[in-house]
Amino acid sequence: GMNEIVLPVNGMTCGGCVSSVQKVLSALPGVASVEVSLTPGQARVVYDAAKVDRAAMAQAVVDAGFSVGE
Ligand code: 9UX
Repeated sequence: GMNEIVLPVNGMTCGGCVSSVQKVLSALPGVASVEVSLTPGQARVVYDAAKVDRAAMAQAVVDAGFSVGE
């Protein structure tokens, strides 16, 4: 089924960072929709829990050069 999560994303400082996070999360199989906010830094993701999990999302954000809080 579909789940929703809000990930605290640290290190975004401009709209380009927001676009980067939006892009890498949207590219993950199982991610249905993404809304990224700069202030506060967070990403709201609707996803299929059978296909992707928080750890995979966090790794994608880290690979893009940012970090994810708890
Ligand atoms: Mo803005 Mo972010 O010039 O990775 S794109 S700081």
